[in-house]
Amino acid sequence: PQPIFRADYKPPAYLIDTVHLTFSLNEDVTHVTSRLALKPNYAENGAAPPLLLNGRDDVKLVGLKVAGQAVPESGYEVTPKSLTLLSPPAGPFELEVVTAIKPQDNSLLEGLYKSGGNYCTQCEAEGFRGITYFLDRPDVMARYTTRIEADAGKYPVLLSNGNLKEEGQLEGSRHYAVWEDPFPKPCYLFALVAGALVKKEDTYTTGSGKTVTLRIYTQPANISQVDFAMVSLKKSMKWDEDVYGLEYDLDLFNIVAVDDFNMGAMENKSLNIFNSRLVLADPDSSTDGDYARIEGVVGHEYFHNWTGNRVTCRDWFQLTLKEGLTVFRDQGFSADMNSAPVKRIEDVALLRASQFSEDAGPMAHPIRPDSYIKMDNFYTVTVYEKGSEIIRLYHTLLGPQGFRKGMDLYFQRHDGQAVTCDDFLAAMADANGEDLSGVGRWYSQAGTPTLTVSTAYDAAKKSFTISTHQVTPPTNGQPDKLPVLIPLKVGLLGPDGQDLPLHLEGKGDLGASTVLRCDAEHNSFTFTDVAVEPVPSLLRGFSAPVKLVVQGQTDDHLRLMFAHDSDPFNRWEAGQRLYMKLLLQLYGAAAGAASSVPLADCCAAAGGVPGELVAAFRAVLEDGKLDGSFKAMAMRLPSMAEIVDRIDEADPVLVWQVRHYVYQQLAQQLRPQLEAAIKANDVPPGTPYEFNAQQCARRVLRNMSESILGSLESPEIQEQLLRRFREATNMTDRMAALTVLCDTDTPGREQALQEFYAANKDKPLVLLKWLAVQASCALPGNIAKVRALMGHPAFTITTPNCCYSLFLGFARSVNFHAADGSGYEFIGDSVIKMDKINHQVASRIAGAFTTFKQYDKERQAMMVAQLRRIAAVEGLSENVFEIVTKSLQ
Ligand code: B3K
Ligand code: ZN
Repeated sequence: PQPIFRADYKPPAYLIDTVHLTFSLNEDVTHVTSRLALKPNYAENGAAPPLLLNGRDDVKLVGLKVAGQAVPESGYEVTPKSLTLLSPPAGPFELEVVTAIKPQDNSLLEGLYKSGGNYCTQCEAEGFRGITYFLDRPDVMARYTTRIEADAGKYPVLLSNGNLKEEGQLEGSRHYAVWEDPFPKPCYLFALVAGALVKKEDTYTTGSGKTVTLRIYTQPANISQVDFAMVSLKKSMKWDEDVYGLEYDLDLFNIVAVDDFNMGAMENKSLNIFNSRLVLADPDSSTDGDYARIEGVVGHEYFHNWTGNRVTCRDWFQLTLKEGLTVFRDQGFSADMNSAPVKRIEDVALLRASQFSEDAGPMAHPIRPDSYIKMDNFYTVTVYEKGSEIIRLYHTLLGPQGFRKGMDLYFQRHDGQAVTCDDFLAAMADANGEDLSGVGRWYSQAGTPTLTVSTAYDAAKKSFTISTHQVTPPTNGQPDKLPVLIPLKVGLLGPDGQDLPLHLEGKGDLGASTVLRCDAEHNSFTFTDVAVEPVPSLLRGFSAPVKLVVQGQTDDHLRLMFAHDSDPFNRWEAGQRLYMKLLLQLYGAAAGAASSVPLADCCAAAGGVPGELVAAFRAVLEDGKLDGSFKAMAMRLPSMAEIVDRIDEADPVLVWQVRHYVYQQLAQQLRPQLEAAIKANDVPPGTPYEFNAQQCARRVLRNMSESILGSLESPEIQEQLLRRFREATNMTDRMAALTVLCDTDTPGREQALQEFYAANKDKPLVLLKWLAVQASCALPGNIAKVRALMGHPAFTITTPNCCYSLFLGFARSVNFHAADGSGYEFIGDSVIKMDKINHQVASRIAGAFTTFKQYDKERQAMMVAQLRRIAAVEGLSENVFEIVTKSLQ
């Protein structure tokens, strides 16, 4: 397989005005007729170059006509990946391509395939070529008309993009529908659905008074579970009008839920297709986390209508143009609908747990990659989440109004176009008359910069100087890095923890927070009129995706911030830093001790969990003014991934044990307080479940307290947990109890798992949780159970959700890193097996090995051995090939 390079971009030689598709859906062979109105885009007066259309090896060419005339065999060439029309006519012409495909055999779930007996499509990034030969690239935008013919009994619902133009009966038991989409779009936004689906309908009236019909389609058994998604959709539509002045642009908006889907959802124009786990919800099946994700993803896909669909990407290297921006928009939406500080904390925790390690590993890439073998491998946390952080930089630098001005100009300039990240930057800069070139480097450099800050207080001059030093580490293919523009949002705390007023030399009064622009290797800023030596609160709100090192930051500083910082993010962050210092210190002690010394003894000898930290933790727990969801986040220790990121060649099992030890200590020392928190946050009996900030806060604090206590593994607590599990009136509480029970080797564990299965055996989405909780369990030797689950009726290997729950759930667990290599071998087996079925799923599982350099030598060797074993498999997909070869480079 050969990589494709961003630098090689060339505009297409041909463009397409209109596409007329006819699908004849059949159980054996489906025929697709595609009539394209092509026009030259090559140099005027130049000779017409051959027309190369993309295809796939499971697409069979059945007919080819130019201007109504069959093309002789000598007039074209077919390879497994393409169809070339050797001598196209000069000027515009019509091409008709007929292909034969078998959606029922398509286990890749790219292109047209069947899920639960229904037809559906997934075309992004390059799935359309699995339907017909086409110019499968996003800078070819055309107007589509789609005719679908199918058996009326089996497939009563026929959907595609745009407006329904016509429908009717055909001979026999067949019927048809014709859809027309007035907006030009790239083929990756094409969608088709045909099946026995039922719908729930609602309407939304836009700010300008247009009524839009909203429909959500599911299989008949699930239709009662779409109300929450519908409300989320309406909230999204309103929010986009309020915040960005963007209205929906058609009279109909459809969402379809399907069970077999490679990722979360897809923003096809007016016909969003969703993984059913991101649409269907009810209190008895879904957790608060599920509700939050549904709200966020429904928003995300809806927001793509403008950022992605109306303005799309010129080429796939620009993916972050639509994804980073749309993630930024969905984060803003969720923040406005729920708790903004908690949303920010969760997003940063995710970034640090998964994006930082991607940026430090062999797959590190800039948010706008320079090359790829398989584009699907680049739908990454870097392109999405770091991409969103880069959009946030503009927002931080320009303020909400300046950002909005930039967005307005972006749409004014580029509506209906396929553009680049540079176009976005230019719109932001021009709309505000600002030089934003410093943001540009974030698009081309991979790796997480480290920003080291040192400070100096001059008591005589009453001045406080902040000096910064930035370094971005080398990454694969990018040995040398240049400075990037880092907006550093800062405040200064007085001895009582309150904000001091800020005065910067030559800048007047700045209020409690200000943004410093760090754009060089070294920068320095001096605050004046600083009455007392302050404690600096740096990188407030996590104003840039960097690793911050603060020289001279003491535990006293951190405790002051943990108790008082007016910036909620930094308040949380101070706690994380205190925990992290402790975890690293205990890990160091344990790693240095002889293996015969029990872990608890090593940790105790190193000072255990100091009283000051327990007191700070307790103060948060008992603070009457703090929001419960914030408290729960503040009680959470840094994740395994974050800790591993801070240790050279970490022993992951030891990391897990040390983290567990700290939780146990907190539980032991604060048992009465944790029990009180559980009691105080019991939702009063009889209160119906609602997904709202108040109830969620109670549940998450209660369940967090329960989980910390669970680390004690006392029979009494286990009993309590089993009782809570049984008495739970909603899935949030039930899963919380089950998760803790599942990590303990007690009879209650098996009982709970069995009861859970019996109660939910007909609910595939709930069974995903049942699979995941067992897969990610930390009990030693759990791997045998996980292997056995592959044969359980709850597990279907062709359903990506099942694979993610089982394989990725396991790869997140400490058992993945079992010292005997059994966990690595299991995941290696799974990649090899999956690659025969679904390339995208296989490559996501293979991603579990890409962090191998973070671990100790023995584990590195075992992970590399698995990568080599996979690499040696014949007929490996390009997806998996790219991941394993880049890892082994
Ligand atoms: N744009 C899709 C992702 C498509 C992934 C293709 N492998 C979902 C989203 O980001 O909204
Ligand atoms: Zn997206």
